[in-house]
Amino acid sequence: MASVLQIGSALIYSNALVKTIRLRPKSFTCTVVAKPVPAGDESSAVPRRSANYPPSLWDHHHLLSVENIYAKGKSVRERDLLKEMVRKMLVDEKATYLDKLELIDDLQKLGVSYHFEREIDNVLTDSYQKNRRIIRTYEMEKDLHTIALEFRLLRQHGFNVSEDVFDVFMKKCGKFESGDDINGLISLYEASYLSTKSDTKLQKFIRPFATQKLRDFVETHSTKEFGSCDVQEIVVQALDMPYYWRMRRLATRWYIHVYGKRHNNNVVLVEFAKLDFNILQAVHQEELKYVSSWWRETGLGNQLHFARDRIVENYFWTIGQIQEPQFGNVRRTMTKVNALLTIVDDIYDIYGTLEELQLFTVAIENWDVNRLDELPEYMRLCFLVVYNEVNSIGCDILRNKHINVIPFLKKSWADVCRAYLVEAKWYKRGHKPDLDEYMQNAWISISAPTIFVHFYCVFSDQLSIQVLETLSQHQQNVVRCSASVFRLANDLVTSPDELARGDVFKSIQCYMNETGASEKKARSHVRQMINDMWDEMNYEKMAHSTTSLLPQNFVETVMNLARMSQCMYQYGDGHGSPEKAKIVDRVMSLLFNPVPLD
Ligand code: 0FV
Ligand code: MN
Ligand code: MN
Ligand code: MN
Ligand code: MN
Repeated sequence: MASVLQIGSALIYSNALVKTIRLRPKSFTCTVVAKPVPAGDESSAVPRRSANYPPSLWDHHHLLSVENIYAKGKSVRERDLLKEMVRKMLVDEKATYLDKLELIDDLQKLGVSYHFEREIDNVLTDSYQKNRRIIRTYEMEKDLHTIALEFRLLRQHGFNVSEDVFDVFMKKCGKFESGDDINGLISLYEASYLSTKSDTKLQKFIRPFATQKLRDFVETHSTKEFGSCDVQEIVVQALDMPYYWRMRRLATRWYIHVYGKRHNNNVVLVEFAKLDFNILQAVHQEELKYVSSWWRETGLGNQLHFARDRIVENYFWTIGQIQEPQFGNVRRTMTKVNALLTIVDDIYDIYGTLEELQLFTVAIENWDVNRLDELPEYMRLCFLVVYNEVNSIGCDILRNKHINVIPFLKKSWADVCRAYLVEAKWYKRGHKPDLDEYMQNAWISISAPTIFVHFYCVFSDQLSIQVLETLSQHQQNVVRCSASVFRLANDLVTSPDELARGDVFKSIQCYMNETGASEKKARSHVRQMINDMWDEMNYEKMAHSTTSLLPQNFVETVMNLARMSQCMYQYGDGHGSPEKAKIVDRVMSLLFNPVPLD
């Protein structure tokens, strides 16, 4: 069996792997409503809900037997040789300005820019300073593609360039002119997603214009007409979701494929990106083996039959937040936090009675292991694992960073449990909040603020008490916005099932109830809220160097959670029903199937 699982460079292996890894069935299925497997001292007479979540698709023993040829030193040595060749391109004096911008864009999209952060920063800082000095006429000489690409790259790196750079393309009558420059239009469309709440043209005017132009392009150029050309594929992909919103690693997997097909591609760059992708995949696989073993040892997946058993998906979320090889410890720790949050959320939303949930909330608030026996039996193991894991994270941080963060960690658990409890009470009492009241609780009950307190503690080398306090007091706007995107994206796909099995009104229903709007209108309102949250995050990011305490790289991981939620919930509930929501294919392509080398 192991030989089948050996991952070679050929894609042929992948199908065998899918079948072997996705081994079913488990010994149980959760299909019974109001008739749970008795668990200890809970009364079997109590009617309980069920979410009918499918069992895990991934087999632990098969996961452990995955071997990867890219884990060997030879691949790393080859990759490092290519890396130095790429570095030379970045500092090449003969390259034009546009060449450099396009190279930076390619490096980012190919997922390898983390090797050249200093060089990239130098090019962009230089460009920003020049831009501030230039006079308007110089702007006229650049084409739409160059201006839009430069604008996006600079804003992505936190430089505050004005949206007015696009004014030269506006006619006097206020209409935008672009001709049929498809590359320029794609770049303009992508740039328009870097809008902030203080921009007036990008979201309201430029984005709809570019979107419509790209739609027209897709309609008038059938794939056949374009033959092997990639432009059609790129436009379709961009319209599906802009690059800026995409989960980074998935965008990389796709771009390696597209860039590799391009006729004028750089062969060194392609080989470098492929090798680096596969090497990093091997690193991720080892981490996945570790968290899968940890999960089995906790016993939670087996004992809490009503809850989601999702260790692979919980790990997958962390790749979306931070993918670079040196952050394995962050990913391992955050996978545990995600897994525990998922289980506790299910206790509150599905299985627990209000009285039991009140007991659990008090136990977490008091952080008192001596009162374990006051909890119903099915809650005890869960409480104890949360208590032990969180203390153990605190212990590691005390040892390595000499700060006691346990008060912050446990407060974040008390906060999320209280928010879960508020929803349970609203449901029980039939309270239907308006959208505002709902969101004030729901951006916390989606668990993101808890995630970020833990994330910051593990991720940051130099912990700031001031940052911890603002995170803990829910005062970081960028966290609130990212959490809101997570909440709204989740509601768009999970609320029909949640309401059907019995749950509080979610954002869509709150808005419908409050305004009398149709479901269609409510959904489009929620999507507009997601757009506005992005504008606010972009604003925060650019105000960063002067107004915020948060390190820039931490802000990026905060925004990555918004990206990851848009990925997990793009086609359905990727966390609850990963197969139906096409997440299994995404997991396979990032965690198990290597990119074929030429
Ligand atoms: C979302 O599911 C979910 F799984 C959460 C909030 C917990 C874990 C978070 C990560 C793995 C990142 P669900 O739709 O049940 O969430 P709500 O809040 O709607 O109950
Ligand atoms: Mn839930
Ligand atoms: Mn919930
Ligand atoms: Mn939900
Ligand atoms: Mn900031």
